[in-house]
Amino acid sequence: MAFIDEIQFHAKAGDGGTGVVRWRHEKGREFAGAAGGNGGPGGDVYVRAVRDINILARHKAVKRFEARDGSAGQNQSMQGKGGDDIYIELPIGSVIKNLSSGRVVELLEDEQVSKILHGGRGGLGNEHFKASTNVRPEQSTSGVVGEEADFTVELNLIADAGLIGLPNAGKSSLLNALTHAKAKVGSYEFTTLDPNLGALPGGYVLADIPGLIEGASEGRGLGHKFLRHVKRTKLLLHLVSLENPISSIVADYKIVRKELDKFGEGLVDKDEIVILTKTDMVDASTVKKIKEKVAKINKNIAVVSVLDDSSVKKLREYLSKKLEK
Ligand SMILES: Nc1nc2c(ncn2[C@@H]2O[C@H](COP(=O)(O)OP(=O)(O)O)[C@@H](O)[C@H]2O)c(=O)[nH]1
Ligand SMILES: [Mg+2]
Repeated sequence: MAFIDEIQFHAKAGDGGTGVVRWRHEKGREFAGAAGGNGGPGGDVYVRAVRDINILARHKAVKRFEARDGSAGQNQSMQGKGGDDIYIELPIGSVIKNLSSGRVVELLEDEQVSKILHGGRGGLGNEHFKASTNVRPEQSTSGVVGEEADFTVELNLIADAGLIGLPNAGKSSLLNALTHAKAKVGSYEFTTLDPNLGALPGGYVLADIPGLIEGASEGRGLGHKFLRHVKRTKLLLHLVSLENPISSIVADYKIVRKELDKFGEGLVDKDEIVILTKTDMVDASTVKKIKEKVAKINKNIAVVSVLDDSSVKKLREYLSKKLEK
């Protein structure tokens, strides 16, 4: 299933219930007094943030969300029942735009709730119109129509960490190994055309972002659309493959740093952990040598091979700890 980061929908708040004309019936007096209740208010439409990056895909088929209408007023001056509100669940990081009013709401935190459409007020029953000059009011009003609009939702995914590196560095493989993601893996370049996402224990989102480096060589046209997924990432995981000749490892690292700089948006200033990948392809003394070389540039280094479960487990724990801070 492709990752969905944009949807559109139509939503409508409930209409207010109508106010009614009713009379109190007392013994011996047919129309003892006005007793028509007001209509109940229509339900409101809310959005609510959830920690679930796949929920937009599930909403994709739903074109319309509707809150319930209020009920009509009742006799004995009773107000009609209010219509139930609805809550549309959207992933944290959703930007919701009302296309009629232009109003924008952003969901930044888990469980955050925001009202996007107001239900209509209930109409007035005849009891409301009772006055010394109007003792037998025949008036009532109908309820106000609930607000209605088209919306777009764009996900500015708040990934906690972004995986970056040259093509073939092992980003998608590592994402799959660390999380339950199912990113495509290939030994050819540019396998990743959608952002792949996975969650570490605790719900920290890792994003394997295409276009950041893989598309960076001008003209691939992926750059900015996907870049928005890492704008707010706290941490970059910079993967460098040990498959390449030792002599080129630092150079590989620097190519990516330069691309980050070119992209701007503060990416070079983010915290970075260098992850040396595919350690199974070289011997232990080589790993040590490369670690020392890289440590002169960045002291936060981890090593991993997706073929070695214990190295994956160690890395997972290390990253969870880093992200908790
Ligand atoms: N031997 C070995 N191969 C790996 C490892 N990680 C990834 N690969 C292989 O390297 C190639 C590129 O991996 P991929 O995850 O698609 O890299 P990406 O382009 O950075 O996403 C694939 O053929 C993977 O099977 C590893 O730890 N050890
Ligand atoms: Mg990939």
